[in-house]
Formats: sequence, structure tokens, C-alpha cells
Amino acid sequence: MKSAKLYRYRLPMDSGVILRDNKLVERVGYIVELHRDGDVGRGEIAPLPGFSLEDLDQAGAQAQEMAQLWVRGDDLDLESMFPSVAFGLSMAMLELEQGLPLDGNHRSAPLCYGDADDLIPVLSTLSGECVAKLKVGLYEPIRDGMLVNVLLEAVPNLMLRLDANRAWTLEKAQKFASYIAPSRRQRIAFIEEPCKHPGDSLSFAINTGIAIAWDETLQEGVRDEEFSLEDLTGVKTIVIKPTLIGSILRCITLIKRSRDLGIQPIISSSLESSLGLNQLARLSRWLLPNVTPGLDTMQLFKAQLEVPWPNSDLPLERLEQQELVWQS
Ligand code: OSB
Ligand code: MG
Repeated sequence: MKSAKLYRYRLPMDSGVILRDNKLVERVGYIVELHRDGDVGRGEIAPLPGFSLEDLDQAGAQAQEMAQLWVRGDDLDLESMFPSVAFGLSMAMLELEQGLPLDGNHRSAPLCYGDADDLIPVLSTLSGECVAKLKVGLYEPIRDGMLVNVLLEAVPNLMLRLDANRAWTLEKAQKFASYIAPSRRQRIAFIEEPCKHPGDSLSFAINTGIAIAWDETLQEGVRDEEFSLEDLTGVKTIVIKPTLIGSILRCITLIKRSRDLGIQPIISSSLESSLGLNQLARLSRWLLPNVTPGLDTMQLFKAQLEVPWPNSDLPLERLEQQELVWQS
């Protein structure tokens, strides 16, 4: 016996600078729930405005159509669906099969926004591998460069992940780098997308010796039918945001191929609710047991959904209290 439900959730949030010009004060998305013989699997389908090409209504309509086919017993062609729908449905099916281990890696790189006074106390609480992520490119490259240099100097076991979200020209990016002592540059694990043009980011990496990572370039690239990861070499890391990539199988394939190419994959959030975020933590622990994921986005929300995120004080909203838009 199969049945399915589709909920639309609404959670208050403040996306802050993460989304730059596109601030969100509310996150709206779907949770699909698949039931079979007393077992249940859930998945989150939450296109991210400004990043996903599909919008919420398109994703909701497709999710409902596909969940209906699933209830009927049809095979689903996940690869032809919108990425957010393919991700959520494949996650729900995997959970139903008990294919996703329960333990998650919740030790994300803490995400910070550029105030050293805020950062140093946070960093000193981290034991063992000390990894933090800092958004750069919001202020002058000189300020960012000096800040990064000071942090690396003050916290000797710190590895920094930086994210510029394509904010800079090659000149500005190199200006940023010029303030960071060459001996400390190896402790920048990577900087995501320093330049507006990916080719300039590659030049930046070669010229400065600072490793770079693809985020936007990867999420955009996979939309192309002809996409090949071989075209994205020259980086140390790729940032995989499953909501923007698609099915779990697609994520697994990307992870395998990137490893073959000597590129480190990292699983990262697209501002999913605590329900989806917990599943990403489990996915990361399962597929990339020794890699710190980029999932420190719970702090941007004002409430959690159904599944608590460890150590979060935010109120927990129940799925049953959300709008049930369809069931079969
Ligand atoms: O800029 O990488 C981004 C989340 C949603 C949309 C864009 C971004 C992000 C994150 C997630 O930064 C956290 C992370 O990658 O560590
Ligand atoms: Mg990024």
C-alpha cells in the first residue's frame, strides 16, 4: 500500500548577506512524504529564489504529479525533473528504503560575515580541525585581505574557507591576495569563485597560489546537457548544493567523478529547513565521511521544521501544522 502527502511549509528567516541583493524574510518550500506499508520517507523540495531556475509553483506542481505517479507504482525519471524536485523525491525514496544512514555530520564550517571581533571567540571554541567559512567581497578587497591575514595570524591552527560569490575583477581579487602573507596562503583551504568570470578565477589561483573552488560555476554548468566535469578542472574543491544539482544519484556521480579528477567535493546547503539540512548532514557523513560540509545555515532561520538541528535553540514547528496541499 502506497500513499503520499505534499506539505508547503513557511518559516521566518533572515537570509542576511548570504543572498546579497535577494534577501529572504521567509523560506517557503515543500516537504514530500512517501508512505509504504507503514514506512515513511521524506524529502525537501525548496527551490532557492535567485539560484534555482524553477520557481516554487513549478516545483510544487511537478512534485505533486510525480508523487502521484509514484503512488500508482510507475517508475520515475528523476533525471528529467527540476533539480529541487529530483533531489527531494530521491531523498524521500532513499529514506523509505532505509538507504540513508541515520548519523549525520553536523560539524559544519561555521559561517561568518567579516567581523574579526565576532570570529575569534567562535573559532577558539572549536577543537581539533579548525575550519571556518568567511564571506568576502562585500567590502573593499583591502579590508577583506587584511582581515583574513589577521585571522590566520591570530589562530595558527585555523583553515579558512572563503566565498567571494564572483564579487571581484581579477585586479581586485589580486589586490585582496596581496594583503595575505604568502606563508599563510596555504591555510586558505579555498576561496569560492573570487572573480566575476571563471577564467579570471583560474588566473587568480595560478598567480597567487591560493586554491579556488567552484560553486556557481558548478551549479550552472550541470544544467547544460553537454556538461562535463573535465571542463571544470584547475580547482581544488567543488561545492555541491544538491537542491540545485538534482537527484542523489546525480550527486553521487559528481562526487565520484570529481575524486577521479583529484577535486575535493563538499556538500553544502541551499538554505533548506532543518528537515532538509539534517538529511544533507546525513548524506555528507555517508558519502564524504572525512569532509566538513558547508551546512551552517540554520542560524539564518527563526524556526526549525520537524527535525531539530543539534544545539539549535530555535522553536520547532511541526510538519502537521504546515499546509497540506495534496495527498493521495
Ligand atoms: O554563497 O555559497 C553561497 C547558501 C545558499 C546560496 C548561496 C550560498 C550559500 C552558502 C551555504 O554559503 C553555506 C556554505 O556553502 O557553507
Ligand atoms: Mg558559495
